[in-house]
Amino acid sequence: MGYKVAVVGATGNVGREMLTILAEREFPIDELAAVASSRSQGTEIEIGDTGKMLKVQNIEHFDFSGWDMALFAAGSGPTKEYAPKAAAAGCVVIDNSSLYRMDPDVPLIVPEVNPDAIAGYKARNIIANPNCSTAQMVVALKPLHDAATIKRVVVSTYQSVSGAGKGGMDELFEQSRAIFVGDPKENQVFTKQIAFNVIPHIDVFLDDGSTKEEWKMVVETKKILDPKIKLTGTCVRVPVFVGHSEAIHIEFENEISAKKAQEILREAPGIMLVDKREDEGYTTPVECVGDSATYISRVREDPTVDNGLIIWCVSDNLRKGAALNAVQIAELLGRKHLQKG
Ligand code: 11C
Repeated sequence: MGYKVAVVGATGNVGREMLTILAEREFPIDELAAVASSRSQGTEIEIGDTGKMLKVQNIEHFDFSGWDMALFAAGSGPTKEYAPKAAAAGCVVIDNSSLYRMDPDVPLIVPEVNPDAIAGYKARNIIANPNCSTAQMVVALKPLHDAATIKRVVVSTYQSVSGAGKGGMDELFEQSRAIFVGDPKENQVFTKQIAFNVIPHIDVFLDDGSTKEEWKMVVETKKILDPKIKLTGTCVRVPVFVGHSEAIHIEFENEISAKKAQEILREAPGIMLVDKREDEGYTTPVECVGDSATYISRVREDPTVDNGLIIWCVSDNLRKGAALNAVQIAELLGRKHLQKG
């Protein structure tokens, strides 16, 4: 016996990936609904590459009563309107937007890091999925924190355009082509030219000069992993289609060697260590597309601080950063709280 699962925002980058991953991981499903805005109503969408098609249903008329779980990848606006309705109808919402992440009554879950916190979902029937750049980073930090207690993290991100949706991917493609043919186009999605460039600006600016993306990495890490960890960072958009990369500088309370860290990371859940200290002995974003792991490379000691390490962390942002983590939350919810059969 399986679940009745709705994917809301099914036609977007993350929604499509959710359908793919539900099929790939053989999530036990009795009935699956693809739900989206009225614009997509009636269009057909394939479940991954199974050849099975789903007719997209209009969110405005969708009745969540009797549905076990709804995976939302619809953005904060539609989530604000429809997630409370779904939750009130008894359907547990697993939301990929930033809307509920910092709500004290909503657990923010990365299954490899804080699975027990999921019990808190009962307060509102809502579980939040973290920002993509946070998700892959906390998967990497957790086993190291357990081993030597992290005091401070400085992170620089190199984030792909798919984090900004399909429009971001289209802009990189069109702009690259336009520059090659000598007919440059105006930016629409990004604030500056993204083709052949990097932009140190993701999400809106805050009063202290940081951006909301940088703020999310701070507060989400504290909520998921440990409120005592100090974190600062610079988030940068790069002309890569899929896959976020991060250079993470970590200071620990206790001594930890690079060799010990490699041993720990090699065994840690969700992590693939690729660290050969030679040409090609590390991972780049194009190699991790479509893969579920968080890849760690370049593990080395930082001689400029006490007990410091530096790591390079790469993951498919549409997977671990979004759709995969949401499906893993659904699996955890099923195992711990909504058993069937
Ligand atoms: C980006 N991290 O790469 C963002 C996308 O809070 O879920 C995800 C935004 C969020 O642009």
